[in-house]
Amino acid sequence: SGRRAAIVWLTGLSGAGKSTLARAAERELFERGIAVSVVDGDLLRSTLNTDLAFSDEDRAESVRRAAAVAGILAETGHVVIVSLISPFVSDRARARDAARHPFYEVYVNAPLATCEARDPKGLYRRAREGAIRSFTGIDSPYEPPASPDLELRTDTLSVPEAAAELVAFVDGVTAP
Ligand code: GGZ
Repeated sequence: SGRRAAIVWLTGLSGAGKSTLARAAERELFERGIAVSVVDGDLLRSTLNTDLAFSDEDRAESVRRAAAVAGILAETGHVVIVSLISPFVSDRARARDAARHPFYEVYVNAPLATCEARDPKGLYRRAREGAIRSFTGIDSPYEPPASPDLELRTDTLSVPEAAAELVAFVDGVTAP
């Protein structure tokens, strides 16, 4: 596609909008003829990562594997959008250090209260009830990036607005 391969790493709380934005950007970039793929943490958990839960160690491993898959896809020339809570600064730093392609961190930022109000899968409610343990933002930490390459406030931007910003960013950093 005449584009530079890259890894665009979306981090943020559950319900912040990572998967939605990744898919919207994927669609738009595909329509522009750009080779793009999405590595979605939640999807990996039902396939490659069925052996992992949500301890700090398992999250580190989840991030490591997602970074490895992203690297394989980037090696084929794709722009890879990774969508993963990836709550720990250290794990994300390792992913960046392991990358052999340009790596950009995108903070998909909505306040916890907003994510909890959205609660698209009812997971926050179940976490508050204690039915789900170690839920990010409730009883497991989320460490925001101190200096992300891009920050998208999904509580103030609409989905199309945030997706357009993400597409413009990807377009800029992968321009030939
Ligand atoms: C966080 C959880 C948990 C716990 C299930 N904590 O927003 P979702 O629902 O659709 O996607 C989330 C997914 C978390 O997977 P990740 O691989 O992105 O997380 S990490 O980067 O930390 O490895 C969420 C759901 O699984 N989920 N239990 N306890 N999210």
